[in-house]
Amino acid sequence: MRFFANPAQAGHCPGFEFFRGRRVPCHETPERFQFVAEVLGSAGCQLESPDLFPDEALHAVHTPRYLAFLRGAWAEWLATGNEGDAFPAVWPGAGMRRDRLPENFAARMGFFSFDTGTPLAAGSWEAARTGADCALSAAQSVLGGERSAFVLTRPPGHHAGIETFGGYCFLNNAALAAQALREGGASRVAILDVDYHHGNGSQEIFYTRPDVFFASIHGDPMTEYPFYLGHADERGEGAGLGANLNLPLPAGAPAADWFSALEQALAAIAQHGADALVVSLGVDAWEGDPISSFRLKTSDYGMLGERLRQLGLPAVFVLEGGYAVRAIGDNVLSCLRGFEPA
Ligand code: SP5
Ligand code: ZN
Repeated sequence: MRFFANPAQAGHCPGFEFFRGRRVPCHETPERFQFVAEVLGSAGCQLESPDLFPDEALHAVHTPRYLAFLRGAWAEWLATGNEGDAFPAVWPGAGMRRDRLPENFAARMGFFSFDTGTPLAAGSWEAARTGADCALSAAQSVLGGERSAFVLTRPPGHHAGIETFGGYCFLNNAALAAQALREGGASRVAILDVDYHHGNGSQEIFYTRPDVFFASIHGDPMTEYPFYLGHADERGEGAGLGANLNLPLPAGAPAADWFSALEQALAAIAQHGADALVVSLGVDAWEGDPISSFRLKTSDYGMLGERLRQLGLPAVFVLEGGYAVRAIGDNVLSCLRGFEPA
């Protein structure tokens, strides 16, 4: 297994996020990366820097105008007289137009986002963009014959849509890996998203495509973030009908229910006939996570890894959420070791 670690992650270090109109400390911090890196390092894993890929490698997943916005957003935020972390404050709500991209910076920031929990700081673009390089490097190594690869990066990616940031995410690393696997020869790819929160961005990106199956186990959007996507009746559209599987569980669901949902997801993935697997490995379904309420134990992540190994597919694992900083590394290592024992 190879490990691609994002050397630019620490540059994404906003000071606070908004929660119900109040400033609260960020949950998604550079410390998260450090704890995972330490645990992997102590276990003897060699962390590598990514290869660099051109922006064109991102265009099948995100629009060029969205990428251009993100690239220039920090400078524009400063140029329009602001200081500190950049946040959106106005959005095109239901009934308003999305077919015109405004010129005004604040209006564009809202156009391309969906929450106030995702601050953009000085190094956010560089961190997200280098994370994309890590995801693409991992996909290339698996295409080159490696059984598996892990993408150690932040900010995470699975909430980022075709042209929206939110949920701490800017670029969809898992989607980029899946697309690269497709372009590199895998005729079908499956994404399994085990983060506590529904991977709305990944779902949106592949919703009309039959070649990338998306399955997600997550907190029921009736009560859990991101609320506006992730219901069981979202099954894909057009040619993609049947290639999307949402398995929402009530907040507080016990591990046994989580593993029943996993069996359903694995059966569907096997049925779809994928040649390669991408795992959106958020570890916020862990019992001690401060913003989530599933009950997985560290040993359960080992069982998850073992069950995934039994699919017999090469796999790219991508770090998503997980906010109990001291446990993230143990949970990630437990899963990766279950998949590929040292
Ligand atoms: C990748 C990922 O896991 N994104 C999750 C984004 C969740 N954003 C909403 C978080 C709400 C946090 N609640 C703070 C409670 C403070 N008392
Ligand atoms: Zn999450």
